[in-house]
Formats: sequence, C-alpha cells, structure tokens
Amino acid sequence: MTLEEQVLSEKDPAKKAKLVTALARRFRIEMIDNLHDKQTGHWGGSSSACDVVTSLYFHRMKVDPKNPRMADRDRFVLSKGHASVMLYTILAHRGYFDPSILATFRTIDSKLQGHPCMNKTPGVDMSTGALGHGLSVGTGMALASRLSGKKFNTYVMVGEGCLNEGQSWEAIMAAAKYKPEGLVLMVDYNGVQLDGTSKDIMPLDPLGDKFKAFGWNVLPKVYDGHDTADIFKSFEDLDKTAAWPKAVIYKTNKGSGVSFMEGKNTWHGSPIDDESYAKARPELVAAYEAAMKAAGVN
Ligand SMILES: Cc1ncc(C[n+]2csc(CCOP(=O)(O)OP(=O)(O)O)c2C)c(N)n1
Repeated sequence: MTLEEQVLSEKDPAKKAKLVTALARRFRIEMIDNLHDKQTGHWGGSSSACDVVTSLYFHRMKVDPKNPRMADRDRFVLSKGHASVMLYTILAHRGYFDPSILATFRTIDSKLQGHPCMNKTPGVDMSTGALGHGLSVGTGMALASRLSGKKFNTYVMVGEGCLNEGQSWEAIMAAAKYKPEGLVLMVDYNGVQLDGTSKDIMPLDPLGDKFKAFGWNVLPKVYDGHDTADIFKSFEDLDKTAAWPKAVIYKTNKGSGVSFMEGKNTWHGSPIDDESYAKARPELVAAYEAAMKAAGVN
C-alpha cells in the first residue's frame, strides 16, 4: 500500500495524524526538488502551508479526485497562489492527475502554471496569484452553495500579504453580513512576507480580535500549523460551533523543514541555489524518515 493509501484508509485520528506528517514531509522533499530543478522560488510560503493543506485534502475535505467538478464537493481557494508547488504536489498525490506531470511545473504550456489556473489544472477551484481576492471569491462560492441548495464547505487559505490587501477586509465585512454557511478562512500566520516581516511591513495583531470585531466566529486558540494532531483538533473545533463564517489561525514557520531557511524572507521567492539545495535536502529527508518511523511505517 502506498503512504497515500495508508493515510486515506486509517481510521484512528492519532495514527492518521502521524501518517499525514510523514506524507507532508515527503511532499516537502518533492517540492524542493521541483523548485531547484526549475530554478524558481516560493519555497517559504509553500512549506509553511504544507501540513495544513495536506491535512485538509487527506483528512477533512469531501472531494472526489476522479470527479474534480462534482457539484457538492468542498472547495479550496489558495488565495496565496504563489504557493502553487505545494498545492500541485498535494493534488497530484491525492489523485487529481498523474504525479509525473509535476515535472512540467512552470514550463511553457504546462497544466501547472506558476500560479494556479482553474481552467488548466484538475482540482484547482479558483485561479489565484493576485493577493487578496481569494476571500471574495470564496464568499461568493459559499453563497452559491446556499442558492443552489448544494451543501459544501469552502476553505480559503490566506497569508498575511493577502490580509494586507483592502479587498480582504471588504470580503470579511461582506461575509459577516451575509453569513454564508460553510465558509472557513484559514490563516497561514508565518510572520514573514516577500521583503520582510509582517511586523515591519504591516502588522495584523491582534488578528483574531479583529475578525471577531467584524462579526466572525473565530476558533478559540491559535493552532500549531506544523503539528498535524493540533491541525486535526482545529477541524474538530470547527464542527463544535454553529455560527458562520468561521476563521482559524495557524502559527507556522516560513520555510518550515529547513533550519537555515526558516523565518527568512530571502526564501520567499528566491530560486534554490545548488549549495543551499545540497544542505537543505538531507534535513528534509531525515525529517521524513523520522516521521515514517514515528508513524510505524517501514
Ligand atoms: C496584489 C499583489 N501584490 C503583490 C504581489 C507580489 N507578492 C507575491 S507573494 C507576496 C508576499 C506574500 O506574503 P504572504 O501572504 O505573507 O505569503 P506567505 O508567506 O504566506 O506565503 C507579494 C507581495 C501579488 N502577488 N499580488
């Protein structure tokens, strides 16, 4: 059985969380290989979101990869579309397309453009890349669920750059007014943007209080976005309260998994040079092997 199949068939959430950790760590290796191979960037924000999005697709979302446009599927909008390599790696291994296609990432005419394109890539629910518009379309999708009578959830992942855009706050206001059922805002709160820290560029704290003040149902704590057990807990907590829309904040590390890349804006968009790649890869492999061992997989 593949690791993906083991994850999807595991019934015990505690064991499953460990398997998801291993899977996400393997995805990080594939992501950095691909970015290095193409000499392109966005390692930082891809690795920071990897555990949450892997958990979503392998533990939470109602999807059918063989029927990617299924009317009542859950939707995922990666508003921080620059983290495309992370989304593509997860979609491929969830079964939306053949993982061999990952090798065409960011090449001319590929299905896998630098930023996600809903018309080219199976499983991509919304084209994104211009920061800040994901929550507006996610609000629209969630309202469409109400109008069509199809019941589904819409998960929108934003980074701090998205939340620095005024459009996000228009959407936050609009969603608070219309209260669309199923709308979940997920914040990848890594504290670092393209050219510096969020503290220096445009601080957002106290973020949860701001969402609350706008009328959102904010989950009671900030979750650890690299601890899959805590991520699973956030999903359980989502189901414990009734009011919509809901927001959940995950504390993450930009560059997560490579010690010398963590928390540094350099690795937001810089291509991975040979020397850094040679240093980074063994760390990722060691972390993956440790996670496989912890999950009891040989
Ligand atoms: C409207 C818009 N302005 C600027 C950019 C260029 N840009 C791409 S990513 C980024 C920083 C994003 O920071 P953050 O959301 O914190 O990213 P994360 O660390 O979560 O990946 C910027 C300024 C863009 N894509 N869209």
